[in-house]
Amino acid sequence: MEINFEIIRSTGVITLNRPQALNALNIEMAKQFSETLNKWSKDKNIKRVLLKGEGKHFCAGGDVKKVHLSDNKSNLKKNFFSTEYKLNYEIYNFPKPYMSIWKGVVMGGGVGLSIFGDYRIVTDTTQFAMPETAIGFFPDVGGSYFLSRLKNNIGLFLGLTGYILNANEILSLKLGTHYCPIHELDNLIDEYISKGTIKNFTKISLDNSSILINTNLISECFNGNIPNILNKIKNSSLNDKLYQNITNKCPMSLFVTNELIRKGREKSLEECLEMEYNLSQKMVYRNDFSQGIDAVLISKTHKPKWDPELLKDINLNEVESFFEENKNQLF
Ligand code: QUE
Repeated sequence: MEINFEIIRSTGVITLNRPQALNALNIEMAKQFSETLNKWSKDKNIKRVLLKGEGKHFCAGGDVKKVHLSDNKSNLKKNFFSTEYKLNYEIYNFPKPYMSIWKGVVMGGGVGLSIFGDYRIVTDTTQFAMPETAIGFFPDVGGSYFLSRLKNNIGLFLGLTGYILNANEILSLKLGTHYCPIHELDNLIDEYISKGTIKNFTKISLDNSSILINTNLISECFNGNIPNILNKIKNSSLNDKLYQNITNKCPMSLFVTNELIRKGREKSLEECLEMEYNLSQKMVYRNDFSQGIDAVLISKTHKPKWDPELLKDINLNEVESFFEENKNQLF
């Protein structure tokens, strides 16, 4: 089984079980997850939920490789995203305590399975990112909701660059709710399962994070249109690597992400997911998505050929049209 459900002492325990694929979520797993949550929400014997990943990692995202490889006629490019985003909303509305163990990689779709729950346990190995601009996509699974609500334009920074946050940074930004040393995780889980309580460990030191030191610079640079943002980064004292990093991302993804996060600020989660679903149906059929998946997950050349290749060749009317026409109803 690629996802396991157990009931242990009034706790519904869900284990993502594709460790060879960093527990990436496929549509079958998402459907079973959704059905089980719906059942557990009404079951008086279930007092709380625990979500974890098998092995060293929580979840790398959606199984976008399978989505990319699917025949358009199979409808996976539609149904995968509608199933995933509806599941994100069901987690947001789940009426009982919901805790996720953020071990190792917590990226993209993995964030969507946990960020709308009540508790997110950060540990020494946690790596958090929204890396979708690297694959010609955009930070989805409610990214327009939770990224747009982070202070100092940090959300736009994370969404554009795919920057990987460490445990200190995740806790400082309050993306995680608790810290637990890696060797104490089993004890913390046992206590939650048997009593519903969560041990509180003191936070690891808050030293030497380039993003926490540079909050003001990030706030100034990650504001305005994309060419503007790139110019500000280039002329700032921010790391050269950051400028290099962002210029390697998909140009269309950068423009779309900037628009998405600006629009998301004013919307409810339901409206954000609706906007993202519509956008997913514009982006998933573009050649940039194929290029991105191939470069990162198949041939692994890390040399995608984006089209348009240059920021100056992005058609702003096309970007806006991705948000305007909505023939793809999620809810
Ligand atoms: C951007 C992404 C994803 C990614 C890499 C990116 C993503 C995703 C995976 C992934 C990783 C390992 C696997 C797998 C998928 O990588 O969403 O099946 O084994 O799921 O740069 O958005």
